[in-house]
Amino acid sequence: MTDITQNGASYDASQIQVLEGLEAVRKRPGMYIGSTSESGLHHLVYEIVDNAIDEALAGFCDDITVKIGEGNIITVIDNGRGIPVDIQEQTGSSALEVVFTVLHAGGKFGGGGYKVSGGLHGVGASVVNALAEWLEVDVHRDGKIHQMKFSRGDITQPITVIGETDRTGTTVRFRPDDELFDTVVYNYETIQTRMKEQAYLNAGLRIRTIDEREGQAQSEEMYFEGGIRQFVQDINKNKTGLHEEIIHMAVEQETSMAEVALQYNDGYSELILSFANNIRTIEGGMHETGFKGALTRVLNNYAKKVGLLKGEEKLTGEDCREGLTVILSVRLTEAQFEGQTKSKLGNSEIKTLVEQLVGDKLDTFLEENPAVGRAILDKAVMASRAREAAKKARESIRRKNALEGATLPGKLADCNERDPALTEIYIVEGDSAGGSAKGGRDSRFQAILPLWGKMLNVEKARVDKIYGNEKLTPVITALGAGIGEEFDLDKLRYHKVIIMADADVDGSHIRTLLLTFFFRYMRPLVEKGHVYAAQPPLYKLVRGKTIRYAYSDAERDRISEEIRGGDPKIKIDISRNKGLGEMDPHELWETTMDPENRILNRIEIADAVKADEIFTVLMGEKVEPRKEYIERNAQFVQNLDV
Ligand code: TSJ
Repeated sequence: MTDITQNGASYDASQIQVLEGLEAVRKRPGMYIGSTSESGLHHLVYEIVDNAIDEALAGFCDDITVKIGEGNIITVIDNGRGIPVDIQEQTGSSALEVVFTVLHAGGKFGGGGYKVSGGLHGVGASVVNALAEWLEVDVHRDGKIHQMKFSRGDITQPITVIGETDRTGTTVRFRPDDELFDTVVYNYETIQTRMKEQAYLNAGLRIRTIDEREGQAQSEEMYFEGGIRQFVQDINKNKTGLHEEIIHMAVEQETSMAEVALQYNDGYSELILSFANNIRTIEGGMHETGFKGALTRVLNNYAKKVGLLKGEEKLTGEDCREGLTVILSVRLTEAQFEGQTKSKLGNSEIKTLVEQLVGDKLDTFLEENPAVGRAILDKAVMASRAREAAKKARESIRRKNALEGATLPGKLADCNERDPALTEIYIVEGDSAGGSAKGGRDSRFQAILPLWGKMLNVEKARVDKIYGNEKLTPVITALGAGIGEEFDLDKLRYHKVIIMADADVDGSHIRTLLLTFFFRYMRPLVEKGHVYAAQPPLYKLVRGKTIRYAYSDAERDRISEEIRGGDPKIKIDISRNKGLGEMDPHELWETTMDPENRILNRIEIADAVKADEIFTVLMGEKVEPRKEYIERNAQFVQNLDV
């Protein structure tokens, strides 16, 4: 952390340092905001908003507005105390100026305690200022409106009083520098999703998002009195809870705090969303480790006590988390973020804190709510039995494989290449489509696995059923990386896993079932971008010897225009595509499998919460939400790019 006040630097000297600092940000923006792509662009907004949330955590602000205006100008308004504008003796400049011109100074001065949101990579408003074509700040404080302006980090207007006011607060407006970013077009939904998450994490804070751009005007107001309890409730809204009330636990210390909300549902997947200083910790870390350990310990002790476990029997962590939705939020002064994407919390003291919290409070809760305790335990014990059954099924498959000497499924047409980085597998529904694909493929690097038999809806089944399923077992063995906790991406036999299904309702169904399976049992496969959907053409256009294919209605119209060449009388034969099985091998290769011509859609999981919701709704028990969802998102369901 750069602190220009520390060595009592003179005003001039500190100014020089300031210039160097922000120049560095403009030279290598990626170092400070991760990237200059869309994600970096959005981080500018979060960085500013984080400062307002700090003010809310300090107890002085309960209302934040985030606005996308015409020209992608961002405005963030809070009703806090207003950034101090008086000249500080040590620096000779105001806090306001320091915040925007000194690297890493944002949010730290005058603060204290653990009540700080993290800010991206610990950088502050000055980074945003450096990367903005222009930035303006209005501070409502002491009855006056103080204004300061900047351009690309340089002061263009020193603090000026521009009027009077009867409120307090800070308003920041800026336009991202289009010389530095790949795109400067903001996505309302991206910002709204993030702000909703922040509203859940900060109970009682009202956050408004507004898009004022022409043609896409929309707005939302988010306020959750129940905080993360409501977060869990909303995630589980389409699921059937095992207990009515969300279990909530919280503990506060001098320099840290931990808060947990959880609810079990009758499904089989677990969803843990953890946060440190309001930042999502995708890779988990010490807080998650503490939670999981304590949960497993408490449930095992409780099960022993009520006589549900005998002798050496034990519930594993996975058993205890079946059907569990958890929000885990911690705050601490010196958060250490580790891991590949700096999203893993490294502070070991937090593990102890969360362990103690869950150890004490969950135990007490179960004692006081024996019916809930019983329902949770019954589920965990069932999970444990299913796990044992799955283990036996797995071992029997291994034995069978050993006896037969062939580990790969019989219907797999494998490729010659052995380097997984160079190979791809097409998973194809039906033997006739499988036949065409085998005939059309390039066998050097393309493997074909036709699927047959009855598909299992994994959303309604436990892991032991998966191993027994005739349709899924070949997929598991062909990919070679296992499933569930045992899944090992390093063992993956093909780096591209391509689902090839018809462009109709049945095709969409099988695609969704397979994606659900991958999402629930091979999540890293999806997260690391190995799963693709092939896109067969929708139309075939024939005129004389010319044959063309179109992948959308618009393309059909464009191509027919093109081959018509301005002559409206020329006849073109346009046929709707018949389905994969009826294409001949050559056609299938040309339109759907040839890397030179094909369209591959990579399946991306932008947001685990959204993906979970989609799969729950599409595959779960409740009919009404499914109908509603499909009506609302007909187009989306067809393509299901989560
Ligand atoms: F930093 C910033 F420009 F990015 C920014 C800061 C942006 C926005 C939208 C809000 C804020 C901000 C900062 N809101 N509220 C504050 N509060 C302070 O800076 C503040 C006010 C008073 C005192 C005090 O001790 O009197 C201390 C602080 C840190």
